[in-house]
Order: sequence, then C-alpha cells, then structure tokens
Amino acid sequence: MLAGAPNAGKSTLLNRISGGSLSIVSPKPQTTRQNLIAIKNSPGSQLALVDTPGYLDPRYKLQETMLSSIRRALHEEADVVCFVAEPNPPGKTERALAGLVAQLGVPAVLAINKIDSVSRVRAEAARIEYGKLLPGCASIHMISAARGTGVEALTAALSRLLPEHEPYFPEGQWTDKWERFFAAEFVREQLLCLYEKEIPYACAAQTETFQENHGGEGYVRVVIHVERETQKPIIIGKGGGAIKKVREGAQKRLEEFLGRKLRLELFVKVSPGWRSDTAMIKEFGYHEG
Ligand SMILES: Nc1nc2c(ncn2[C@@H]2O[C@H](COP(=O)(O)OP(=O)(O)OP(=O)(O)O)[C@@H](O)[C@H]2O)c(=O)[nH]1
Ligand SMILES: [Mg+2]
Repeated sequence: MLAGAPNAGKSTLLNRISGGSLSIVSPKPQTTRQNLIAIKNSPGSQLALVDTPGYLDPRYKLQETMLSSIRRALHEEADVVCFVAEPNPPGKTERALAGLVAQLGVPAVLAINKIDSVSRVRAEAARIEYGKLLPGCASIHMISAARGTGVEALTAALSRLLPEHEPYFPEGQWTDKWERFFAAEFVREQLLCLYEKEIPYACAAQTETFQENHGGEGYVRVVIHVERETQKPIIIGKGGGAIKKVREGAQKRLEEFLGRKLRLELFVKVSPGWRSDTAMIKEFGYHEG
C-alpha cells in the first residue's frame, strides 16, 4: 500500500507504476478520499497497489472514514508499506504515520518524492531524517513520481518484498473499481482543479446513471452534492460557465479513460451538512474501513 501525508504524491505514484490514470491527482491536499487498487501483473508476480487518502487528524465524519480507510489498509490488507514523503523535514503528520508504520511488523520502504523540485542537499537531508523515523525500512528511494525517476527501482523493491501467495485478482483485471466510480471521481478532479478554498471539499460527486448505448454514445449522469444553498451558484457560475468547464473536462477525461464516446450530464444538489452525516457519506459511496 501507499501511505503518506496529504499531497505527498501517492496517487501520482500509483498512476506512474500502473501506467494508467486511475487515481485522481490535484495540487490540493485531501484529493483521495477512499482506497483504490491498481493491479500490475508481471511474469511470476502480481502487485496490487493500494492508494489511500493522505493521513490526517480528522475534524469531521468524512475525514474519519478517510482515516479508517488508511487504517484498514495498514492493519488488514498491506503485505508491504510504501511510505511516500515530500523532500522536506518530517512534520507532525509524517511522524505520527511513521510511528504507526514502524509498529506494524510489515516490511516498509521509503520513497522520498518530488526530488525534481528541490536541491540535492535538501533531498539528502530529508532522506536522513526519514531514515531515522523508519530505521527498519528495507530501502530508501529518491524518486520523482511526476517524471518517473527512480520509480522502476522502487517497483522492483516492492515486488521483492511481496510474500508468496496465489494472485489475489484474475489476470486482465487492473483495478477494484467500476466505471461509475471513475465518472464521479473525474468530476471531483475537475472540481478540485477549478474551484478554490472550501468549495471542492464541500462537494461529493455521485454517479446516478451510467447507460451503455450499444452502437451509439453512452449517457452518464453525475450529481454534485454541495453542503449549502450558497455553494450552488458558485459551482454553476455566471450563465452556467463554471459548471460547463467541469462537464467538459470530466467528459474528456472519462472518454479518454474508457476509450469511447459518451455524454456526461451534471446536476447540482444541496445535501445539507453531508460531510458530517454518516448516512449520506455512505450513500455517496464513501465506505468506512
Ligand atoms: N514536482 C513534482 N510534483 C509532484 C510529483 N508527484 C506529485 N506531484 C504533485 O503533487 C501534487 C499532489 O499529488 P497527488 O498525487 O494528488 O498527491 P497525494 O499524495 O495522492 O495527495 P492526497 O490524495 O491529497 O493525499 C500534484 O500537484 C502533483 O502533480 C513529483 O514527483 N514532482
Ligand atoms: Mg491521492
């Protein structure tokens, strides 16, 4: 599994290793809200890589479900942990997560990411600091998930640490998620990239309809849930200009991902306080660990 603080580059790394754009990525922290598995088969081995939300101190119910997703992967699923860190001195979040990983008794490797963005001296300082935090880790890798630097060696190191086991997933399967999930996630990816401050965090995307039209184009309807009435006009924008950008961006991404044409429609709905409401969190597809 991939574990790390929000924004460390876990999802970028999963996409790089798996060779697809399965997991959404954005410059904002807390992009990933639930675990996603990418399956990479090689002769004689299967790497099922679990992307997880960034480790955090939860302030509301949705963040609690995010944290329980990380806990589930750490305590129940992971054979190997890949700790992904930014090339900065570790802070409180990184120290807390490293403490959990160190207690697990599961092999761990360290990946200091984004080395393309800092000097060698700074990257080296981070390597030393993280090495102290995880003294038992099997290896430390200096990588750039964005550029691919060091990723092959890291993947090989992870594969070497895998236990002997029958493949968990059949050949040909490359993720544990379905098309409906990706449609909703690609909408959220646009929301994270196009809106500022609290807006993307107040949104959930839920696929209501996913129709295959044999021969013709498919039809997908995604509902964007916001928490308050005042957020609805912000999402829609003047003359519908803002939501048009979301729709176009997400439709393009989904078409590229699935390799076929479809028509995406978006609706905005006010679901008051959904981020703190267990039933709505569940209904919108976020599951507790
Ligand atoms: N310069 C640089 N930027 C990177 C690299 N890897 C990721 N990023 C950027 O870092 C930001 C966060 O990347 P994500 O992959 O979404 O990070 P994450 O750890 O999955 O974040 P959460 O899902 O919020 O926990 C994005 O803007 C990425 O483009 C890298 O190797 N170099
Ligand atoms: Mg992520």
